[in-house]
Amino acid sequence: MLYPIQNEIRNKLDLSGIWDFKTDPDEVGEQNGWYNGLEGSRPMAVPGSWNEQYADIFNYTDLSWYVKRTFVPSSWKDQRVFIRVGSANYVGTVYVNGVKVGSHEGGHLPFAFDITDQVKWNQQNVIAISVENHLLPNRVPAGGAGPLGVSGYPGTPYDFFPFAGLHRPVVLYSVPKTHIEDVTVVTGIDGKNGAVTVAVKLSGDDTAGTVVLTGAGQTVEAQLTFVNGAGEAVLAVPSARLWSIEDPYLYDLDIITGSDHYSLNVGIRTIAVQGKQVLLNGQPVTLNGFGRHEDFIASGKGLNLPLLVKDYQLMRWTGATSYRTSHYPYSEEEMQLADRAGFLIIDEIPAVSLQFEDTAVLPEHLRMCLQQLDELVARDKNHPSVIMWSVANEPIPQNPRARFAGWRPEPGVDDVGKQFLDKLVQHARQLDPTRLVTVVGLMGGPNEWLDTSDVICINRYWGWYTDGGELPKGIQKIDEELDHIWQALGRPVIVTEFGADTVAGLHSEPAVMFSEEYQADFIRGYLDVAAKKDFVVGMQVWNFADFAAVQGINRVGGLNLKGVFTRARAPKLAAHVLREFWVQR
Ligand code: GCB
Repeated sequence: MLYPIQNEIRNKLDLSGIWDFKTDPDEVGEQNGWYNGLEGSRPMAVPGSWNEQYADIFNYTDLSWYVKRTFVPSSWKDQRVFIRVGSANYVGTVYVNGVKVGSHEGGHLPFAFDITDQVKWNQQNVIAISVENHLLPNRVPAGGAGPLGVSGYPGTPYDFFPFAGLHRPVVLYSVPKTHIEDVTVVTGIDGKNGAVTVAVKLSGDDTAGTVVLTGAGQTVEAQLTFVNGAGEAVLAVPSARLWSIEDPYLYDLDIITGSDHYSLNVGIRTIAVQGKQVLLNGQPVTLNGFGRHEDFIASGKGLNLPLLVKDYQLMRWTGATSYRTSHYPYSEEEMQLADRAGFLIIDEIPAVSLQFEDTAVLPEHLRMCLQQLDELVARDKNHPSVIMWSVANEPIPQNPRARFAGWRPEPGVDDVGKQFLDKLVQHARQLDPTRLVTVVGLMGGPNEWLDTSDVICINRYWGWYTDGGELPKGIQKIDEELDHIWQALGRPVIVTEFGADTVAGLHSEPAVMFSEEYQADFIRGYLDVAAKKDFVVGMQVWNFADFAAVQGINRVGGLNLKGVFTRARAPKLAAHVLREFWVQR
């Protein structure tokens, strides 16, 4: 799925702004023709979650309607016109001038519908989108209570607020009738040279085209020949300037066919695992940084561009060079920034807190996991920053609480979970053999669930959820467990979560739980342990910033306070500890 662009042929009209909005708890909107306009509506910002824009709908996640009126430029008349929604959490249904043009399930990935036949020229068009985020057990992520006790109100088995709404821009775009439908770029390195393979899919019957790669003082071109709408070209790039953390160089790629023109950035790089190491362009790299959330005051999970730029600046200030899109795909604009900033991204689908006891919902869960993997790879496959697909975060075994008590002895395999997770890993590999794949494991979860991962990713809270207040004990456990995991699985390890809830401004000596000192000591302790182990290739602190969670007894103010920055982005003591490790060492 290509990101819409504006150039001399293609057009785009961003409908971000204030839309009319109305909740529809009784689901009567469709039969009453709300797609033609909303009586008694209130203003709502798009993109943005609706929950923090009005107090009375803070906990509301059911059906709601958005309406916007717009002209479509007459210069688009000879082209095909699409509506594209960046993210509607969880189901979005689109109506154009009273016609239902389509529906999409899954809250974090873009979808588009051809609306050429619905557009009215020289008059206003009524665009209506209904969105609902019913918290149902058969969805991915599932709604309802979870077994770990982190759930509260509204009920979710996962630990973040179920924000709802149009979270990313809604755009209209137009392309020529015969247009470039998809582009897949794969890069390789051959000695000093780069090899860039460009596969192009057309809708329509152009027979030839050109691909042009420009950058680093040179231009390389190749011809495309299309057979049944598909063409491929390989560009040899002499003395290529490779994409890396230190020099995230991006080439410009132009694809020109008889009727269309599309451009994107290309970073020439390779990624692989060898022994204890992850290799970027054949050189060992570490993935130090964070688990994050799309989350901010008032905008909720809505795209917030100034916040994105600021967060990148703050992450760099800590010395971070990597993060995981915990626990769902982030915005396309964010992935573009990662490409420019030289960040290494673990890109995750919303398969968070999967449970396998209720076998009745598993076929639905599998269908939605696979669909979201398809859509994620289709969207992000051309980003050099994306180096690993994460197919699940913390699938939950039976008796998770008992397992938290200690990692030894290891309980037996949960076969249903194993089969499910193996299918996801296999599917991700089939979709994209050029990147790494992982399952992010829960503390106490069976190691067998991780044994198909290219890199072992584990979340650990020894010294917090277990052995809280007894940091030395917690640190000893992470030390021993890391060695155990290396011996059992023999692959590089990233600790993709570790951290402690911390009330900013709370200080204590000796360090007690929730104080800034405890968090700082916790993080320092884990980083010291990791520094001694050459198979640990990344430490990702949970979390970059405090974020909205559901209300419950361990979420003060409805927030998860494990951020090293507050929700308003003020650094806690721990942020300075990270600088010590990642900038000053
Ligand atoms: C985890 C989850 C994450 C939670 C975190 C916590 O293991 O993956 O979503 O927010 O723990 O703070 O409890």
